[in-house]
Amino acid sequence: MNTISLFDQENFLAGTETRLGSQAVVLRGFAQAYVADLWPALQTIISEAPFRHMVTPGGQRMSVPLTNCGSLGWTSDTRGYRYTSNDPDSGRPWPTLPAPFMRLACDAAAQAGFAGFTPDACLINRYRPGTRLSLHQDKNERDFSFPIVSVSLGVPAVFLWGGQRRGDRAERVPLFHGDVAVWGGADRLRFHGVAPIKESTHPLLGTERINFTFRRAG
Ligand code: MD3
Ligand code: FE
Repeated sequence: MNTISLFDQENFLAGTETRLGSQAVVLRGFAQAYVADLWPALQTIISEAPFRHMVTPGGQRMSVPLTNCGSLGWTSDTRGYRYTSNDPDSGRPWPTLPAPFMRLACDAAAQAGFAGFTPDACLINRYRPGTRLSLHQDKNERDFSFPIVSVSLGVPAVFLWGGQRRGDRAERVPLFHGDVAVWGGADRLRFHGVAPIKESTHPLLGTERINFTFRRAG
């Protein structure tokens, strides 16, 4: 056991801001007040569009299963990465972006200086101990002038915050339950990833971490 428990770290930071770049910030604990409304809406989404492992264009099964809500959903298969209106597994449109999801994304963007952000896509990633997301850029969106809002729930993760080039040294930034990160402008195309998740337990999510990534994709 750590000297300072995860619970203490999460609550010690709540209400503070961690600046990662000129236009990238982590709003610590910002989502905590929204969780009671997000949670039931998330259960509805995953009953309609369950988490699934997609395949990269190179044919590798992704270790992090995902789903989406919103009018566009991020999709990957051997034909490439793209946004689609329909869930490729069911053929139906992705579940609608629930009002509390939209509220959280708009409020966090405004707090970070991006007033008027209206996402049309929310990618939902599920991490279990040992899973990771290797360094990449988010560049499947039409217009990079919109920010991205990322919400962390459950067990902590070490976020890898790289530079404009793949080889640039990455900073390691811990993300806790309720943290919301907002990235835009000059920081929008920074390389980033998630280090392998360590085994720990969260009261609401058990050993899992769930991340919402809100984007304007279309
Ligand atoms: C920094 N997801 O799905 S979100 C992804 O925790 C993704 O699931 C991670 O990266 C996760 O593409 C990290 C944080 C994030 C999202 C977009 C960014 C960081 C970013 C865009 C530019 C710079
Ligand atoms: Fe990403």
